[in-house]
Amino acid sequence: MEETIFSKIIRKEIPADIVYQDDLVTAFRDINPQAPTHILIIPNKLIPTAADVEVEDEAALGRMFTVARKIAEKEGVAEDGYRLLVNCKEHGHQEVMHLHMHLFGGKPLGRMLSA
Ligand code: DGP
Repeated sequence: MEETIFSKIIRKEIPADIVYQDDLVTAFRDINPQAPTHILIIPNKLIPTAADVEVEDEAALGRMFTVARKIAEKEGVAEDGYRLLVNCKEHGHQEVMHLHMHLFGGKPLGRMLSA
């Protein structure tokens, strides 16, 4: 499996607005925000897509949710609510093949799907 730009962000080889990092996950602001708060939470290990997760990844995947909760609180979006979204492969419109959870918040986000 090939590394993406997200591995370089994890290793701080290219700039990104990293809001959280630990031994399992990294979170940083999306370069093209779709909401007032738009943060990507990713496993440090390269898992290309949601279709590639294994039992051994459960600690990192669980950490992504607890980190999302903490970031939502810090960003001030926890009370009004927010959206966590994982796109998977072509029909899911996944562009970067390193599993990532989007955290959107800061405004009413509308229905889940536009079509
Ligand atoms: P997705 O369609 O789910 O694969 O979303 C990929 C997201 O990644 C998209 O919202 C833009 C963001 N993104 C792509 N390249 C970079 C980058 O180099 N830096 C940052 N911060 N975000 C990026």
